[in-house]
Amino acid sequence: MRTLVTGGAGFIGSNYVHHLLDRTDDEVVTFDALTYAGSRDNLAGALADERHEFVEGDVRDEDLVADLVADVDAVVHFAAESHVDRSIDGAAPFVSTNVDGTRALLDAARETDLERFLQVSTDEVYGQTVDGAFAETDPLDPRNPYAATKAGADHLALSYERTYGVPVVVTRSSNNFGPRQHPEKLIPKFITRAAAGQSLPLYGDGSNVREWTYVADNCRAVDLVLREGVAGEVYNVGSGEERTNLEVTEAILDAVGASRDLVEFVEDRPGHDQRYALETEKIRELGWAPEYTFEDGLERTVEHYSGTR
Ligand code: NAD
Ligand code: TDX
Repeated sequence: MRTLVTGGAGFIGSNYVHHLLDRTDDEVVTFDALTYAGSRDNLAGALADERHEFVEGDVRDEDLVADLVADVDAVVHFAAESHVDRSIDGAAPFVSTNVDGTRALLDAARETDLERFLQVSTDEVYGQTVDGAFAETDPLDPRNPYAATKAGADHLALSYERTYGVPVVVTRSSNNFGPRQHPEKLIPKFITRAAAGQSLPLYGDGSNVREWTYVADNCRAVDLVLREGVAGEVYNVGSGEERTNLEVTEAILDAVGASRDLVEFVEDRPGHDQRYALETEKIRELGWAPEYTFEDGLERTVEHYSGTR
């Protein structure tokens, strides 16, 4: 199979490109605009692989996208503006890349006999929940601009399956963590700041809950859905490893060997979702289960950021 990986120079995308090259015989075309969040360094080792090609470009460039999509069997679409705080500062690039960029890829897919279009999405599209967990059939209720654009992209992708027969599958995963995540995100931000003896700005009272999935586990889930998922279906991906942000922060401080005094409670994120949680029976029936506990994943992540892995 020849697979186009959009956003493959970012955090999850680069982990997925390495997964494809290390664990499959696939040919891989990585397509990425190299925004502040993407880097060729994330593809170290992959760039020299003869089964891999890197194309620098924007998913909103319709002519380039049409050429690239026509030349592959599958598209795995990670490219997105991904940081909630930035979307609160200004939603325009989120609407443009996440919604219209996805539309451009889907229109290109309409013109081909693509075998698969995998839309990579997030638990945030369901909105927050105090108890219980979201199933794939639950209505979407995004509560921040980033999540709203991801929900729009999901709806568009699924509508192209129903309207034009584009073979779309969607994965919605919980928070990922692991190597090569941008240090704007909670875990790498707090690891690098704690290691430097800097304060850790915890939003609100630190009681917000996220479900943490190690990135390698999500990459295996994406790959399974790509190959075994049913067109038109959505698959949640979550480890079940729920932690409050304060628990995550204390685990990081312990792993780095830094003082708890570095915790600084700061003004809350506007519209801060209290808790996300997913039901994952559907992907587990396909044969997926997480391999990493939160603690195992955190140990590997701390090693990555301290240069020992
Ligand atoms: P990231 O910000 O680390 O990487 C995004 C990549 O997309 C970057 O390499 C960037 O250069 C590229 N990109 C941005 N705009 C582009 C454009 N217009 N054209 C081409 N490339 C462009 O993001 P991530 O955390 O790796 O997330 C990847 C995907 O997974 C996103 O779709 C995100 O919504 C989804 N997701 C992320 C998480 C998470 O916890 N990180 C959880 C669930 C879902
Ligand atoms: O400095 C911080 N202090 C803090 O308390 C940062 C950056 C975050 N937080 C809190 C906010 C969240 O409750 O930590 C939690 C995690 O924050 P982020 O790392 O920004 O992730 P989140 O907002 O949960 O979104 C992430 O998971 C879902 C990804 O960025 C999204 O792309 C993904 O869809």
